[in-house]
Amino acid sequence: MIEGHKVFEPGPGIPVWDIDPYAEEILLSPAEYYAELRARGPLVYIPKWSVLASGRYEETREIFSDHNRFVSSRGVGLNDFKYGKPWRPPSIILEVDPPDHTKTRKVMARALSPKAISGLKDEFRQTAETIVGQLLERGSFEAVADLAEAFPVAVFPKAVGMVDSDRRRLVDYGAMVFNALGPDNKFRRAAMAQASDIVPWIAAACARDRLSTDGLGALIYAAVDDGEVTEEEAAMLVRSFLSAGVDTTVTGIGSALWCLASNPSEYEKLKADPSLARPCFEEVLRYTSPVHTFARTANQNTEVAGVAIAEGTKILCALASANLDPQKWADPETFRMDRKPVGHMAFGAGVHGCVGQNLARLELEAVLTVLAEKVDRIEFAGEALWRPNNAIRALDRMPLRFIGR
Ligand code: HEM
Ligand code: OVM
Repeated sequence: MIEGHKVFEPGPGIPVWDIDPYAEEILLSPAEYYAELRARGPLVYIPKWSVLASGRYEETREIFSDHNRFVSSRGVGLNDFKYGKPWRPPSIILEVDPPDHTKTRKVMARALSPKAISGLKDEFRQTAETIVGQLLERGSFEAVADLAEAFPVAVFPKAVGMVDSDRRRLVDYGAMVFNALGPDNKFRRAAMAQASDIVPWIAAACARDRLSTDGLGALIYAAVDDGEVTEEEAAMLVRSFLSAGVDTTVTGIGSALWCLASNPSEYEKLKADPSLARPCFEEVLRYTSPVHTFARTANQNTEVAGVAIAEGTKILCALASANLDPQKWADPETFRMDRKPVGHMAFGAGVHGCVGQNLARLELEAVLTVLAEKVDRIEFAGEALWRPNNAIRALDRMPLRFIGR
């Protein structure tokens, strides 16, 4: 057994590729890995971790869309929960299959529905104005800490109704959850070193009496009163908010700024028409795919693209590669504000497709609209550096300069 999943011989016709997708240089700069993954075949066997990898759009979508053959209940990372113990009690929405999934998904979808979150719009907008206004006064600043992190940690814990928030622990918990989806490498170990401090803090923060009565957390606990979930399940669903709701949007904002600073003529289009904020974010998602890889496990012998897949096979689905597949996207390496990339995989697909996507869009809409209205130019003021993570591709540091309009 490697890393707690079944070792198997690849079926006939599957190309074998001696590579480590979790090597630092690939996590930092994955474009060549994705291109070669797509070129080698629809499914490629990676002996290093005894897994298949899918990097083309069509097959990645097929695998993600079929929760019956490709389950989440054995974990959506490299480790198969059937053979290795998960590092924390599994998520009761992400890491379960229907019918278990259906019940918890309904409760979460209600709490994150357009109607439930519509009241957050003005607050998001005002917070974006305050933060961007302060940064304009400073001129140059470190955009990861001072904008990409500052905005979500100002609005999200409040939206959930957390009575006391802790910026560092929230951001580092997300990094832990996403690094945990990879192998026991240096990134996972460095993140896990903080578990004894952060995990109990997160668990305590999910309790009913630590949440206001008017936030998204309270909407989850209201489902306890309706008999839909137990109190323990409600706490686990609030944990899902804190697992998935911070680092993803931090990364989305950082990557949006990186796209706009790198493509000034595209930024001109956003300034000319701030209502492009939403389509702009969709293209940021396609182009940068904050969540670069999630896995599935085949729970039966099956096939994809005519390739046999044995029961127990882990398949790494490179969402970021699917989003750059030239068979699906014209000029995939070009960032185009007006592309409207319907069908991108950055929020996944199928029954597990991101339940927080409306909230993520509302956050990014606020930030991008305020930028378009107030900032004339976004320039690099130093080198942008990426922070390697086994499942998320995020900036580590990005010195920027804002010139007001
Ligand atoms: C699921 C990405 C923001 C909560 C997912 C999945 C992806 C994703 C790819 C699919 C997982 C799978 O199929 O295995 C993103 C990105 C975001 C974002 C790129 C921001 C740019 C959020 C936010 C929240 C959230 C803000 C919470 C408020 C969730 C939850 C799931 C999920 C709970 C599990 C849904 C299920 O299994 O049914 N997200 N997400 N996400 N996301 Fe997001
Ligand atoms: C969760 C969760 C949901 C989506 C993403 C995620 C890996 C975690 O329910 O804990 O991060």
